[in-house]
This record gives sequence, structure tokens and C-alpha cells, in this order.
Amino acid sequence: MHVIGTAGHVDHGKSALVRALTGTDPDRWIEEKLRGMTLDLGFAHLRYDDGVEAGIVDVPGHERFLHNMLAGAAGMELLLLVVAANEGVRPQTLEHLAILDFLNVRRTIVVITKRDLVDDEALATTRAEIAGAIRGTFAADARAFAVSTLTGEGIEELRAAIHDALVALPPRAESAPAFLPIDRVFALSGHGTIVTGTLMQGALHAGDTLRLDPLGRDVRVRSLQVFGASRNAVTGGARAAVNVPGVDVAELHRGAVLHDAAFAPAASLRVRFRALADAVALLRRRTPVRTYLGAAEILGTLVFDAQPPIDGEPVEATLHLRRATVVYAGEAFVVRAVSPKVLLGGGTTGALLAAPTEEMPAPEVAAVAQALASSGLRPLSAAELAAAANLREERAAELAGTLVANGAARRLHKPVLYLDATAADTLSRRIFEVLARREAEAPWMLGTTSLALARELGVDEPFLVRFLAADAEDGRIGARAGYYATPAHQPRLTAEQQEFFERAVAIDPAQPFVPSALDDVVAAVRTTRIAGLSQAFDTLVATGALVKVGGDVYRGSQITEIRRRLEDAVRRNGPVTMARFRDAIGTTRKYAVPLMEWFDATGVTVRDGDLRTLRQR
Ligand SMILES: Nc1nc2c(ncn2[C@@H]2O[C@H](COP(=O)(O)OP(=O)(O)OP(=O)(O)O)[C@@H](O)[C@H]2O)c(=O)[nH]1
Ligand SMILES: [Mg+2]
Repeated sequence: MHVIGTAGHVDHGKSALVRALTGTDPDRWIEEKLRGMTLDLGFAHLRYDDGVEAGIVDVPGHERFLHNMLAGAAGMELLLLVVAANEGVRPQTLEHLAILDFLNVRRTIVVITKRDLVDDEALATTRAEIAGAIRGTFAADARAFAVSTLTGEGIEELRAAIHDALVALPPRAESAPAFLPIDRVFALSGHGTIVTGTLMQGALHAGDTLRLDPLGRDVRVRSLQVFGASRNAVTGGARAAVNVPGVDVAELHRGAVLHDAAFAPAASLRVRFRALADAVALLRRRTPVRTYLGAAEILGTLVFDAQPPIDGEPVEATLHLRRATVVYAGEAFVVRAVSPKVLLGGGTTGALLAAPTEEMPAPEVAAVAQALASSGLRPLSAAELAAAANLREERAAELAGTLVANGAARRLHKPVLYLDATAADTLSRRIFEVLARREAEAPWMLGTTSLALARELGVDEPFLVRFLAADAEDGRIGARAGYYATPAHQPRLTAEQQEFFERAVAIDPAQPFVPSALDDVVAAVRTTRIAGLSQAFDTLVATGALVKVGGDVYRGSQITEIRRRLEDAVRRNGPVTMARFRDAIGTTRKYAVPLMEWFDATGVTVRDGDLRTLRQR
């Protein structure tokens, strides 16, 4: 079996294409459905009458969710590079191409979607643009198919081409030790914990005993499934769901690895690294990086043997990771800068290093490290460090910076203070555990507030807020709308909650842009006895799945479409009056007025007398 992956810019029709090919909607979350946008990886099963089959991994196109795209990218062998005919090549088309260039794609098919929206001339322009974008890349010789999921045009030809490409793919290394990077963890009632991922190599059998890292625990495979069908064995290239009894969901996260015990975790890896030509200016001899290995994102430092590369030629380097992980020899990886998260390059792993290669600390460094260690969780300023280590303040700050770069200290901001990494790591781990447990208890919540965390951990809240900010910046946890969560946490409503909101905020097909009254939704939330409804409502609003406008509630997908029509109207005929806006979306003044004011307030439009224009970005 093989894995097909999608890639391409946001809204270019990747998920619609997967649905047209397989009948499965890869957007699993209600938040995705209400918003009409993919946030996390989606999965579907492609089958042909002659028995050829493949798993499809559908990725989000929005740059904010690039970390999720990266978690699914390593397993892809056949790439469907999706470009909308009416928009052509956009930033994430190119970014996804650049990322996949470092990974394991063997073959690419270009899919030009939304064929129904353009004439032949515009299609030819898009074709030419794509040809330019893939020239000189791994996708250079890809064939292009123009399709429409709306009319069905081109879908059968594409299906046939995918079939032929699948048959031509070389098999995965079956005699290699099994290696399954975990991209999803969930509990199935009556069965316990299930982990899923793309089996990169080797084979798995029901009854096997395997190692789960970073837990370092041996687990027995109780049962195996491939897209809902039980199997006694699965081989490389399959999307496998593995039932691992005796492991709690809260202990496991995306990025863990299930493998033959042939691999040992290592925190330092020898690598062959190739820089993106555009990124060489950002590289230092020691460059802090976010490393993407398998389904994991791990912070670390890339240390070049000699000077940092000056071009795209491969060089030797060592990758020091904040936490140990298992890799197989020759495993492909990608790195991004820590902040802003620019793609820097990628490469393949070589030997694992048993002992760290860091130089021994000089006495001054040791004095600063000692001062931090004895202060525990009380952060120190450069001035306090200077006094404790008998140094000038600038020198203390410089050495503390070195410790931060080495991963031996943590820096908090506003004001700048330093913490011992061991004490900080312990607190980070405790925070992570609390977050994971609460997410398991109430998965519909965006996360946990700093106040609740401070109470539970017995830590001073103002300190915790700054500590959490640093954790969030490093990618150890996620932070949004005042809630903290584990990085892969995606709030998930229960089936009951989901049904409730689909009913409470329904769309009338005859009047697709009419909202629901907020009062009605709130009253229904109050009188319905489903647990966690009001928290679930907050989650949907905070994530944009639902949008409050005046006294009304819209689905995010309604707002997106209304905005598109508004922008179209302005582009076509210039500034709009309230009446023209109302006509463009076919509702009444009652709804048009608050909507228009909401667009003014959120910076989409600018008011000038009775007219609205679009705010220039
Ligand atoms: N007219 C037309 N619209 C399409 C076609 N394919 C997709 N769309 C529409 O384009 C919008 C985006 O489609 P999606 O499939 O969600 O796009 P996506 O690439 O998965 O988006 P992200 O996952 O958020 O990056 C939806 O409103 C689709 O209905 C097509 O062939 N023709
Ligand atoms: Mg999508």
C-alpha cells in the first residue's frame, strides 16, 4: 500500500478533491466543517475495483496550520499538488513544494481544480504558471489534470492516472524494522487507546510487542486496522490504526513513535543538511531550529561542523534536540526557524551520537549555570546573575544567552529573566500533564486558563503567565484566546454537542445568508441538558466556526461567502452602498446593517459617508 498526499494553497480545493475521489470528507472536525477550512490532517481511503488501494493524507493549506501539514508530509509518496485554476500558484503552493522537496515523494501529479470557474485562456495561464513553479524541482515532470469537483469534469481521468502512478511506485522497505510515527491518538470506548500513522517501513502484526517512545515502554499490539478493516498484518506504506492496551491517551501525543525495539532514542543526530537558498542569510554556526521528524516537531539547535552553508549544497552538521527521539538511518527531516517560523532547509539523518559533542563549559559559564540551578524556579535577571557569578552584567547576560542557545537555560521576556532548564523542564512537563488531562476530560474546550493552571500547580499566576508565553513561543504548548493547550490539541465537540449546534445554528437553503438569533441559541444552550454546551459554544466562537454579529450568530462559512460577495461587488463596481451590499447577499436591511458594521469594525471595509470600500492591506 502507498500513501497519497495533498498539498497546495488554502482554499484551492484539496479536501473537495479528496471527497470527489473517495467519497470521504477528510475534514473531520465540526470546526472545520463550520468554517469550511482544513485545520488538521484528514484521512481517506482510495480503492479501485482491481484491488489497488491507497491512503490519502489531506493537509491544511493555511499557513497558520503549517505545523500540521508537516506532521503528515513525511509519509507521502504520491503527491497531488493542487492549484486552483482561478487563483494560480500562491505562497503555500511554493512553500509546500519546498518542504516536500526534502521528504519522500516519489511521484507528483498536478491537479488544477475549479476548472468550471475559468475559461480556456485563464486555464492556459495557470498551466504556464505551474510549469514555471515546478521547473527544477522534484515535481518537474509531473503531468497536470484540470478537474472540477462541481461538474465532475476530469475526475475519472485523474482517478485513472493516480491508479497508474500507484502501481508504478516502488514498495517500501519491508525487511527494515517497523517504524510508525504517530499522528493521531484517541480512545475508543471499549477498546482503549488507538494510535494511527503511516507505517514508514517494515511490517506490523497483531500480537507483536513493540516499543513506544518517548515513553520508553513496551506494548503489545492487541489489534490492527487499515481504514476500519481488521488486519492481522500491515506492511510499509499503509495507514495503520493500532490498538495499544495499557497506555493512557493522555500520556501519548502526535510525534511519538511505535517501532521495533531496534531503535534507541537519541538527542543528538549527525545530519546531512541542505539549506534553502533563500534562507542561508538566517543560518549561524549554531542555529536554533524547529525540527520536523516523522510526525514530531522538536526544538533544537543545528550546529554546523564548519561555517554555516553559503548556498544550497549539502553540508555536514549535528542536530541537538531538546528531547530525545527515535529516528531511522537516512530519515528525512525539515527545519524551520524558531520565530518567525521560516523554512530553513532539510536533509537526512546519519549516525546517532551517544555522547553530546558540546564543549566543556568554561568556569564563567559554569558559575552562571550554578547560580541558575540553585535558584530553581525563581527566575533571575542578568544583574542578579552577575552578582551571583561575580561578573559584569553584560558578560552575565552574554553567557546566559549561550546557555539558552545550548538548551541549558530558558529565557522569559518583559523583563528578560533567566531560568535553569532543568527546573523549567520539570514545570513544563507538569503543565503539559495538566493540560493533557484536562483535554481528555473536556475535549470540547479550547484549553485551560492560566488561573486554573496556577491553582492546580500551586504556582504564582503572574510568573506562570510569562512562563507559559515562553513555552508557547517555543512551541511546547499552544495558546489562543486566553487558553493554553497541548500543541496538537484540536477542540473536539462530542457527537451530542455537534448535533446540537448543527441544529441550533442551521442554514435555511432558501435563505443561505440568514443567521440565527443569538438569544435563541443561548436559550437553547440553557435549556438543553447536554454537558459542556456553553463551553463548546465559546470554543466555536473563539475559533471562528461561529461568528457573533450584533444579536445574531452566523456560521463561519456564511461569513466567508458573504465577505467574498462583498469583495466581488466592490472590485467589480467600486464602493458599495448598504442597498447594493444587501442585494449582493440577498438579505434584508435588518441583517445587512449589522454585518456591514461588523466588517467595518473588523477592518475588512472602510466607511466613507454612505459608501464602503475595502481596506487596503
Ligand atoms: N466551483 C468550484 N468550487 C470548488 C471546486 N473545488 C472546491 N471548490 C470550493 O472551494 C472551496 C474550498 O475547497 P476546499 O476543498 O475546502 O479547499 P482546501 O484546499 O481543502 O482548503 P484548506 O484545506 O483550508 O487549505 C469550497 O467552498 C469548495 O466548495 C471546484 O472544482 N469548483
Ligand atoms: Mg482542506
